[in-house]
Amino acid sequence: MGIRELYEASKQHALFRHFDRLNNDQKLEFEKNLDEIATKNAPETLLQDCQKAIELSSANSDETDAIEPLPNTSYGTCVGNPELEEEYRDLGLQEVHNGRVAVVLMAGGQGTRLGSSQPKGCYDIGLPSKKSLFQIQAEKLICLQKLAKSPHPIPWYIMTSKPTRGPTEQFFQENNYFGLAPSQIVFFNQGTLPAFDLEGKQLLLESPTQLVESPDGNGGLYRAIRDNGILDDLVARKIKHIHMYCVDNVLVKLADPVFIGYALKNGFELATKAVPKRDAAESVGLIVSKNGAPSVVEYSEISKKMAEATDKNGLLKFRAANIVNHYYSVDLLQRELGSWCTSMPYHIAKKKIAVYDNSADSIYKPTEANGIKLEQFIFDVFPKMDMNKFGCLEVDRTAEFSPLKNAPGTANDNPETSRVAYLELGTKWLKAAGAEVGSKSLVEVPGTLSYGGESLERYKGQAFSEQLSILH
Ligand code: UD2
Repeated sequence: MGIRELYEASKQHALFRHFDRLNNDQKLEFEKNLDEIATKNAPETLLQDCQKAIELSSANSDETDAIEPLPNTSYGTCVGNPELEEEYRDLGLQEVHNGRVAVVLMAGGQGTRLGSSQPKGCYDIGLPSKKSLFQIQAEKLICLQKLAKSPHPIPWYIMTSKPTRGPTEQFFQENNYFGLAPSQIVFFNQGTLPAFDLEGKQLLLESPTQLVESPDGNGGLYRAIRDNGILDDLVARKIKHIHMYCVDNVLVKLADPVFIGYALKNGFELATKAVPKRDAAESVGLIVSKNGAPSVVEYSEISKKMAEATDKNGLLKFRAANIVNHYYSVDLLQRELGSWCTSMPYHIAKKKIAVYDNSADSIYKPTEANGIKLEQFIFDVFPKMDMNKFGCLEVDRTAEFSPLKNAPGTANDNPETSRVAYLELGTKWLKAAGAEVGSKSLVEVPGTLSYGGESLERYKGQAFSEQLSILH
């Protein structure tokens, strides 16, 4: 069966309305694109997956499933418990020192809501230093390597999507990898999936010779780890612990030794960090127990009833907010990665998709959602875990979570809130170390000087009275 017949067997005749108008080179280019896509996912399977995703999005899971907050055996915190935090930190630092820890960054998102054409990690949130998110994160690794007195550079695996790969690599090269060794940084691409019309019946054309394709969601990470040999590389480097995180959190603690120690001490093979949900409407997934297994209910799929449910103390009943900050043991990945890659569900996102209209022979740019993009969610493997091998560590939001999601001037989770959160945290650290910081002063504390507020004793008694300054 030829490639055209394969697609027409899945009722995709409309893709070929313009085929006879193409010249031979264009016909070959189009058939090559169709073949590449079909090789990864047969058209019939893609269309079935899309229908399943549409059904999943409308099924209100919280009506039928037993959904409860996580049990105490899988939920912990060090907030207000410095002894426990130090115990975990020492355990984790030892693992970093021994070269057993790697970091995986999800940086494939296209930052549409932010309104930036660059990859989010390149974004300058307006700090006095003008540092990008990538630089802020790189400096955390530099500082942690020093703290752990580690002879082993911490490997940093950076997952990009097709659109973010080039600009991301170029940004690192232009900035000399922010002082890291290029050999400790590994870029790899996530996969893509075609897009569909709103009914999920018709694949969409981006041009006369290309279907619309988009990144397959942060859950595409598992296939990307498998298909790019990342798991083999982790094993070859004798890595035992992986910290996976989201590029847009300006406060993220890369390879956080407290988190590593928490998982190690408790025997958790998969762990996640959570912060108390800001309010019922916050756009975060909720980490719950669903039919006795760990699970995350995404903000785009939660019912109002569940989001607003309160407990006997009047607090939100479901308030463990997912912050895309996960821990995996490499042993777990070695055992489960293969099955994860073939069994995760797809979710739909209704989007405005520029399409090639092959009847009018022109590009159509919609003003409202005209299509469906499929994506996988990284946390959809949680339900496959035994609850006793899963842990959720609640952390202090002001110290660990301020996501950059929205454009300047919006209500929250924007460059301004990220900048203020970063400056306020550093200033808090300085004050706690005994510096005399003016009540209207904010000081940027570079990640190279302090990972989590430590090593600032030398500023005790030093006055900081400027409105805005950078610590040197
Ligand atoms: C994510 C979480 C949500 C909550 C929120 C808080 C998921 C599925 N949802 O929602 O529960 O924690 O963040 O900030 O995790 N990414 C890729 N490839 C893709 C799509 C996304 O690498 O194809 C990365 C993206 O670069 C970012 C992270 O995944 O680092 C989160 O992606 P997002 O910003 O699209 O997720 P969001 O805000 O909808």
